[in-house]
Amino acid sequence: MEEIINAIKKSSIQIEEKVRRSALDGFQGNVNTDTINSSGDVQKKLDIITNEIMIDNLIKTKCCSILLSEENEEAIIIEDKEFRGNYMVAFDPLDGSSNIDCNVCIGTIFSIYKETDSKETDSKETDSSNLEKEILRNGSNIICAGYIIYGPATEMVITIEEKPGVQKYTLDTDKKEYIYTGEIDITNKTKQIYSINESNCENWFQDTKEYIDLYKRPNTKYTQRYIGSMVADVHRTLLYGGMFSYPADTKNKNGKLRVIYECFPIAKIMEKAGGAAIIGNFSRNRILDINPTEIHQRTPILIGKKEEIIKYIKSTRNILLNNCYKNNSNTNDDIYDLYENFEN
Ligand code: FBP
Repeated sequence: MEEIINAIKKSSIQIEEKVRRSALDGFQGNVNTDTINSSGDVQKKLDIITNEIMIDNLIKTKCCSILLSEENEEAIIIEDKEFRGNYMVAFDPLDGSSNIDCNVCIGTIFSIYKETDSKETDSKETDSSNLEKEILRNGSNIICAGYIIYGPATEMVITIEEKPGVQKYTLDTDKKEYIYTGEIDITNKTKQIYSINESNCENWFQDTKEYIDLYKRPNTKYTQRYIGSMVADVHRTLLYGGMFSYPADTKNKNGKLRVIYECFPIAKIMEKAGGAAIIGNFSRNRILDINPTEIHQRTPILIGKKEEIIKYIKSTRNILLNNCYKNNSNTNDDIYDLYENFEN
């Protein structure tokens, strides 16, 4: 795993340079307007370059068996025995890429899994059911998760399953090495910030509307911050406090952010930093408990300090209780079931 982390660090140092020099070296803009990635987004030149950097460095470690990238439709299976190892790495090489051309923070997100049956690595045939089992595991199987934020400084935030807490490293660009710059513990962060794309509010479901309204009542001291790069919004939440959400709505029924290579690693970090990460949208289930059925599956997400998530749970419980009461739960099984599930 250490070799994989080193490869990710090395990639991020190369990506940092590409990002910093993108206007000078002609890497800004889209590849062309017809090139979309597996998630349906228009691909930027830097999306492709950074994806190649990650794949190349990870394969060279000889430690990986499967690579999952936001930019690749299918999983990359390393068949060549000389290069094949027994770890799966899932990553979004450049998250928030719509912010590249205006010089706003963007990031790389990653997570590492150990193959379930690594003893047989040498002889293993990549039959499709075995492969699916390996790829579509829930977030509790992550053994290391992290992100790199390319901002005024480049920082790596990482958590390793067998070690407590979340660590932050800052890139010394002169020496091209990461220096440890502290633990991240969200529990003692007190800034009152809510972070959500409010331009979607007309399409929100009742739970999101009522919850976000709590932050805007006249007697509250909350302020809103929204960058539109998940890594940057999450980094601020971890370091200052508050919450971040990208919920489902009437237009995006499954939310926008991807389960495996965006939400799982971020949820892992948030929980290890003392916060919470749930689905929201009338579900209080943990993000890490989702059992994905597709590589590029999306999910609604609500993360942050536990106090903020409890606010959501209480306000949503009230909506469900009121609806049960109004509609007489005996004759409205759907709402009653929703309430029961939510309570559990
Ligand atoms: P990309 O995968 O295209 O980078 O999109 C992901 C993302 O940019 C997140 O980083 C961010 O939280 C979200 O989309 C912003 O979406 P919106 O512009 O709809 O608020």
